[in-house]
Amino acid sequence: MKVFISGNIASVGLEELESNGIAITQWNEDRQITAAELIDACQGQDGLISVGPNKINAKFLNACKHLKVIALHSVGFDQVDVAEAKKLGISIGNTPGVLSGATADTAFLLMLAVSRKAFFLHKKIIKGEWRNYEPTPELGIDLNGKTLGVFGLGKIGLEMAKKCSGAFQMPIIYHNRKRNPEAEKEVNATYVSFKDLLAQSDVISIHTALTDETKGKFSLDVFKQMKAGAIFINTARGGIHNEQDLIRALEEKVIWGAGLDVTNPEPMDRNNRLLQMENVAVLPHIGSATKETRDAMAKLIVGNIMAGLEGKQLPHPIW
Ligand code: 8YV
Repeated sequence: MKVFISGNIASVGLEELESNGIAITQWNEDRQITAAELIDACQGQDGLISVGPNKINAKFLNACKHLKVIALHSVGFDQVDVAEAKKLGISIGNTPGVLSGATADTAFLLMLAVSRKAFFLHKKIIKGEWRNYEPTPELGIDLNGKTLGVFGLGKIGLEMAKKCSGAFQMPIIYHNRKRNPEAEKEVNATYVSFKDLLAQSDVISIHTALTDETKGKFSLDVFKQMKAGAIFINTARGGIHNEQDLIRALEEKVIWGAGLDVTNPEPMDRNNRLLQMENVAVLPHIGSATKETRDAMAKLIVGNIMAGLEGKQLPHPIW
């Protein structure tokens, strides 16, 4: 059996595929494969491991109907036309659970970095601007006892809530489509309306999927309903906030700061205004990027691929 990999996965996954007799072809260029190149590369293959933001849309699926299985190197599947995959009967699997801790760590890191202006002050040292000890300018804000508002309290949101509640005794409020009784029990989270989430949170952390409902949800109008001292954290998908509106909200001090691991588009332009701002921290989509997590993701991917190639139900199907 043959599998194409559109990027790099942890070597533990490659080794397991090889020991199962799978012939691997890999995209090795230092740029994202284009849609047309991906279609070409998948001809003659039995399976695809999709790494990064490749669009698994109707065009791709119809051009690659022969694929027995597609294993995503992600838990998110907003890039997939699920209805079309279902119609064509192409099995698609993802990597749930194993990246919740690492992604929540990234949200926590960004929250702290923003609260202390860490990235901005680090850049000042590099620019030779650390001259003398100045006690008052560029002060950060304490997180202790501040309210964390989670938008989309699932597995990742719960991990973030646990960290914030343990480290800073932050009360947790959340807004979901459905209530999460487990989180209510584990971190004493209180379910609130979206409006109250905006009005009451000192930090809002986004942990929802990108869907028609959440696309562009955080617009200027929404930022205006947040506290002036609030920090906005997004480690989910860049499409959930409107970037121009976020820039405006920060410039006009509608909110206090923002930490992003996801942007729209990705990669972010190096001249983006957000990268110059004092109360902003941006990372290049590293949510799941730890050795342990990427190894665990690779193992789930192999599980999905092998099951799909054998015509079995995937252990982690998205439909
Ligand atoms: C992936 C992610 O690393 O799981 C997700 O949804 O965003 C990341 O963990 C990224 O999608 C690259 O494949």
